[in-house]
Amino acid sequence: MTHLQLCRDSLDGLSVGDALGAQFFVPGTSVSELVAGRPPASPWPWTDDTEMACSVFAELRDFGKIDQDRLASAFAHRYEPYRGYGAGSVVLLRQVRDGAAWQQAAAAAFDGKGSMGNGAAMRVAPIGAFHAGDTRTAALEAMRSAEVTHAHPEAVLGAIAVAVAAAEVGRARLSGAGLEPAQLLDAVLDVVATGQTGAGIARARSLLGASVAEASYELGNGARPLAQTTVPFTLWAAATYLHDYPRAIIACIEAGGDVDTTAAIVGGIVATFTGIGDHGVPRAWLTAREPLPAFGTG
Ligand code: AR6
Ligand code: MG
Repeated sequence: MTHLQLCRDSLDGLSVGDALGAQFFVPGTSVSELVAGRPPASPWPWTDDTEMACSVFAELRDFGKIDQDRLASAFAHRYEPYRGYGAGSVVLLRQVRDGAAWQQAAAAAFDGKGSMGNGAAMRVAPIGAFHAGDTRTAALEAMRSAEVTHAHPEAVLGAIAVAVAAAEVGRARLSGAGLEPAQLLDAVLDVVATGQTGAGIARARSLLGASVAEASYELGNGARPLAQTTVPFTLWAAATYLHDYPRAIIACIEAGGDVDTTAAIVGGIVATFTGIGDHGVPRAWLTAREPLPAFGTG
């Protein structure tokens, strides 16, 4: 098992979560049908979460690290407007595509506060998988990947938290050692303890053992698609259902809110641990997901 294979598993988990989650915005799609083993009819188109994650993956596959200028350019040139991007991201990616410096575009967003959207967290799990077992590098590379679009500290903290979680579950997979839910959240809290995002993750730890309904009510489900109202619940769900990819995704669907993105984050972390098949990403779900773009394969 190489680090690039872990990264690929993470991308598969992320993109299947994104594409299946997005199906639940189609009227008539039923979670009880999914639980009964009858998923929605394929194909399941992926959204912006996957498009951006594929660019992140391609950086790691081809160069082994995040170069901010190259990543910003890749995001901007591969951006397909109908993939459901956040409003701030639409503006920023167009500006960068038209020649603006990403540093200025990201800093100017939202009246100079920078975006605190969950978009930096939604695409980052493959970075943690690639740096499995190396918390420091996972955190630094996550920060670099976030900054090219999201200048607000909450968005950067959210991305770091998700990448550290993926690096930690990747470490457990490689070593074969067990990983309790509280251990995983403690490892994240060692790195991200500040801001609303850090406070939310601490609250998530105190809610281990609660129901999906209670955890998502207390932590947020991304209905406001911000890092601090998305990442704490996703870490709760990934920690709680680390050994069961389908159950982890179903928890995101049951929680409602920004389902494609919560399922992308959770899927990217959990699949780093489970891989494909067995209790991992079901092969039938992989087949149902729209094929990844060519730049995100290989
Ligand atoms: N102040 C107020 N609202 C904000 C701020 C801020 N500083 N930053 C973000 N928002 P955006 P993303 C709100 O547009 O992070 C897609 O559906 C604002 O309402 O920067 O890439 C994906 O699938 C803004 O539109 O894009 C994800 O679900 C929103 O947060 C999500 O969007 C998202 O921030 C990712 O969005
Ligand atoms: Mg999306």
